[in-house]
Amino acid sequence: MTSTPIDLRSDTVTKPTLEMRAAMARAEVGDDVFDEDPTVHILQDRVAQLLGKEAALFVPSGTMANQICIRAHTCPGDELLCETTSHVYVWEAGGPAALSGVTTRPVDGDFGVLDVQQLQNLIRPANEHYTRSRLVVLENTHNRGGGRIFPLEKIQAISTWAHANGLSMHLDGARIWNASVASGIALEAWCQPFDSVAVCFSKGLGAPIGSAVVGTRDFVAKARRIRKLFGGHMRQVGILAAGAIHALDHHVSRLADDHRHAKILAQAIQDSPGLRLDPPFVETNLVWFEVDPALASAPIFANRLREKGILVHPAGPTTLRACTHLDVSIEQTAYAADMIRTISHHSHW
Ligand code: TLP
Repeated sequence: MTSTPIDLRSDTVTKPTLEMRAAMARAEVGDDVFDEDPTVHILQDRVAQLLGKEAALFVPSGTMANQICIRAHTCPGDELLCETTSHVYVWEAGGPAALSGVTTRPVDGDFGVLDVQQLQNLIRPANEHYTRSRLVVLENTHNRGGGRIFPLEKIQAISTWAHANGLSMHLDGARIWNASVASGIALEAWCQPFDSVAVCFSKGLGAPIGSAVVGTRDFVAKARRIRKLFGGHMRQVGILAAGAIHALDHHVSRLADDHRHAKILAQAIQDSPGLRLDPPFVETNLVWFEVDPALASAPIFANRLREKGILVHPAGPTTLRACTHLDVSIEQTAYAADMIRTISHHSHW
């Protein structure tokens, strides 16, 4: 039992390091609603350049970044296509309906991944009876898909088809950093097929707050107006932007450590009777797994781990998620892996 819990519930739990806090304290700031915060400008320019787009806009959360983009791409009554377990559909409080008045058409994927063939017959006829198909939203890495990397050639095929049919493409790239580090494919290449991208600094990158919307200059101007409408404009927010800049400087390549740690946890799960990896592979920092309901439930297994000083997220009756990040060391990972094996080899959970 360790004194501070090993918190594997999410990569959102990371706390700013001392160096990051120092960078935040030093930040030059201005009123960002007047567009006068120099540190926000540095961050926005940097992110746009990294992702190969014209412009970027700093926003408070990943949810707001996605919902601003959905609003910018659509009109009330339009329809968007996305994967059934995607964050915009499941975990954003009905945002597309509530904030943009659009209907969402979910399509079952293979651990979050869609094929263009699945979408090809889904465009509504151009007839007054129907909603207008306007937007495709993809997620990379895919959270509920087990942190799966969406294969680039599949994205390209969907993008070519979508654009040929007048649909826009939005990427929920909350964890695009993980996809890039794990695949060795540049961020720019991952984002090229999309008209807009949402990225987060407050997940694996370890900043306390902050996301960005990225796209053309015109798109970002529109997004800025919607950010105001949604109340997401902030004033001397360079303090937060400095945390994100520090994260881009220091916390991107180290994501490879998180991916290695996730594989160690995945191996422990595979070695454990009564536990099953689902999906059966781990490509980045998210480890989703199932407990055999004949032996226990997700809350019971999570409680057993909690007694050993390890926190995981019970995401359903038999479903759990463990997530590696900046604040989990190799030693803590090894301890957690040992405890997973120990608990699951006991006859009574
Ligand atoms: N995901 C959180 C929870 O909301 C589930 C987590 O712990 O993983 N896109 C993706 C793919 C996400 O996983 C998340 C957060 C978001 C968007 C939203 O980001 P925030 O929390 O900043 O609104």
